[in-house]
Amino acid sequence: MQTVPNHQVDNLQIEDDRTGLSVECLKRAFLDNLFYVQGKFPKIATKNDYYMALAYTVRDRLLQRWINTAVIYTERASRTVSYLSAEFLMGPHLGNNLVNLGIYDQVKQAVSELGLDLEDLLEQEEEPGLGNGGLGRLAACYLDSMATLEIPSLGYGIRYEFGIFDQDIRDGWQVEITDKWLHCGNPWEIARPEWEVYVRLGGHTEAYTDEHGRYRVRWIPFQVIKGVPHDTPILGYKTNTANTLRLWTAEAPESFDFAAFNSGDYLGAVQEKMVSENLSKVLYPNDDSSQGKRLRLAQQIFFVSCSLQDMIRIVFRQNVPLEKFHEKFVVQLNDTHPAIAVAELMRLLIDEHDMGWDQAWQITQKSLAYTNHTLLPEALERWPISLFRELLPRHLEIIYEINYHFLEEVKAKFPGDSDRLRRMSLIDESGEKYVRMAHLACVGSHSINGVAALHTKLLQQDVLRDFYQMYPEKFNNKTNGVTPRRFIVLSNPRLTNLISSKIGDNWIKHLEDLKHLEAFVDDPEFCSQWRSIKSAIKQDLVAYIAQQNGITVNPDSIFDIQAKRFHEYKRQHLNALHIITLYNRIKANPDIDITPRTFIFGGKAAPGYYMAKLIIKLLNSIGDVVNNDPDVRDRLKVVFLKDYSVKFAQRVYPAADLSEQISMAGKEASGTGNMKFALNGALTIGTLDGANVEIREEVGEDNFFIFGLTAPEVYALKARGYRPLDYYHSNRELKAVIDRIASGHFSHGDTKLFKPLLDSLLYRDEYLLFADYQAYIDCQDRVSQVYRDRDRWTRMSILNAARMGKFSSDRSIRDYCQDIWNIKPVPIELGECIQAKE
Ligand code: B1H
Repeated sequence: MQTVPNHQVDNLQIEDDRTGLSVECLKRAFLDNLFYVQGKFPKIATKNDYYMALAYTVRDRLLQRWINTAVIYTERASRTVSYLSAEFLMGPHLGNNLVNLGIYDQVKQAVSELGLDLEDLLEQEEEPGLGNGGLGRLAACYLDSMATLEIPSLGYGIRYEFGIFDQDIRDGWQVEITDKWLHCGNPWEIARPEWEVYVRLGGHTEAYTDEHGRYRVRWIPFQVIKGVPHDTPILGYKTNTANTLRLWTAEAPESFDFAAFNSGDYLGAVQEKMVSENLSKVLYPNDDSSQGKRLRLAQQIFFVSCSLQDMIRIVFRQNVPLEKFHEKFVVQLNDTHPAIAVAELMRLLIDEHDMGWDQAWQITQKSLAYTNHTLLPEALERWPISLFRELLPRHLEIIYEINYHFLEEVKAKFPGDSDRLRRMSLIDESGEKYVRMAHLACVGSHSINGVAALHTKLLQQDVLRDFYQMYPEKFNNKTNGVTPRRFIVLSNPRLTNLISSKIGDNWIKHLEDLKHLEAFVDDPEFCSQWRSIKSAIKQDLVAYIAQQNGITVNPDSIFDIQAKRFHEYKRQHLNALHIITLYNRIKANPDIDITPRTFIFGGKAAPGYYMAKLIIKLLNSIGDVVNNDPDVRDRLKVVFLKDYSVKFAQRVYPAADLSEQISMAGKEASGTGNMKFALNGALTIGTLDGANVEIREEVGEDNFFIFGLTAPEVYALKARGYRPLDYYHSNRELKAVIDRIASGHFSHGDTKLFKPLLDSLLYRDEYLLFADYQAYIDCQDRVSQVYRDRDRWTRMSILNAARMGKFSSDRSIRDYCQDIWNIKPVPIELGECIQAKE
């Protein structure tokens, strides 16, 4: 190691190498980690070795804050938020930690002095894709904001060995490939086997009378699984707070293996191990739908039970009496995936900690709060009673008892209303019996919130109307937000620098300050800088597309981007109808004056969702034809960017001119991509759905391209009887588009390929594409007009970014703290720190 200066092994030197932030220190630490952790030296190091060495160098600089934070929270027994989520879509850690530590520039210089490129090393990181889409990413944004706002919090979830699949595109079709994010090791986590816990599954229950003559229940499980926590530090932006994301892996308990092994059943023991480890093996890749799969229910009870037991351990360790569990912890349920917490907390308090029913119920309700994320009926989780009884016999008994007390309450409030009892029961008895998880969550929580104003209103009026009438005081709205640290500072440094050069950098923690940009909207110099930054970023994406897809894209065209999970309600195929409309216009009149556009798509379809996969195939097929048709003369390009991920999203949002948010009104609970695009100066074309409504309110209606039916109009049209064929027959352009697809023009003459999609549109059109078609096309024509006036477009772009302050996840978290959690910041002073050398 000739490049490393001679080490003085005194305390100062050691501490310096572990924590020092000067360029010299960082260089030394980096080479040190390369040698001692990776076992490499520069001559033979791979890019991944360098990435790992840098990750460890950065982690060392987090540890002081992490340990300090834990010590101070423990000493003060601070009230803590437990965010329970089956998904955390964290994205790459390295860049984010550099930004939050405030050492991005020093590290860039340090590695560059060693002949390396920081961007190159950042690219190396395999992101933990432990989520499907918006719901998992929201959890990650909230962890960032809680740490930034110095709110004591723990994120609890599952450490899936395989996260969301990697997407390849072959012959235009999506192909799923196993994600191997742990392949090269994970430098960001620390396993804490000393805090392992056990979770029971299956078996039966027995009633008995305890020594005080009380009725008690004993659960004799069929299987026991060990949960081992793996902790990742979550650093706030320029604070000393480093909270924890605690993810559980499932293992077979040794004692059980040995029992089988001793009796000679070696294979049985190994089998048991395999079955146990299956639990945290893979993330279910469905976004917005739920199939009643046994393993999924097992995953839910697994991480919920591990997490609640962990909280109880912390309560005891901090000498808080268990009766005050709800004062120490507030537990936020991220959708119904962790809703079994209602029954599990009851079980732990009553069966394991000898508490009476009424007190346990008080504590449970006071601790738990439920966030609903969807209005789609197919996404509301229900578990067959038979499955529940088989896997969670004790929980089923507890749920029956909760239901008994609850229905008594309903009867008292609404006497004689038996239909209401049937509708509200925790058990669906209309056919095969099911446990309704949303009902369980509503009954067991003190707060129920939606994720955008419209969504909350629709929950109250429709999906959860009975519960709203029963418990109006529980309902509240918490509009989603996104973290500006990852989604501008890290992903769009050029725009960040321009903004900060005008208004300082306060906006990074106080996003409302972006409004000061409005003062510059008439400054031609500023506008031209704004425009040239967008243009430079688009150039970068052009290069990426050329390399990835081999498609040449015009950087002056409108970058019209729809990036999100594929789902019929999100209507990527409505976008396709627009592309073909423009294509038809060109074919009919090759000299037509059209504003050039590049249509860019990214997103995954659930592997079992045939229609979503067919839409991906359609987009790729349109691209093949349009991109190569000489009549088009490069005025239209269609690009499908495969394997959309957080890393990838960070590249895409800053390059967008136009953000497509075109779901059928009343279906998208909030959306968060809509916020990330607008924050980066894209204009939105969108329906009045989810948070679009509030974005439009903030940026002003002149700066937002709105079209289509509103949610009440959607219901009214459906109630009247919707007939898509009528639109097909009466709209010449629409008919030509559908006929073009049906003719096999995009499928080498194959008229069958897209028939299922066309039939679903012509004869059902559940998501009203035909009803919204003309409004969408007219609106897109306006977009094309406005884009030609570059000054006007730039002005609108600036005003969009400047008025996005509301949509910081910091604002969301402040609202949760105030209205639901009753938690105040606990600042961490580094002065009180536990010295590394002690
Ligand atoms: C959202 C989900 C979801 N809502 C089931 N529901 C899942 C449901 O694995 N499953 O079974 C996974 C995910 N995801 C999204 O949440 C909404 O569709 C968005 O509109 C919203 O912005 C996001 C965050 O609130």
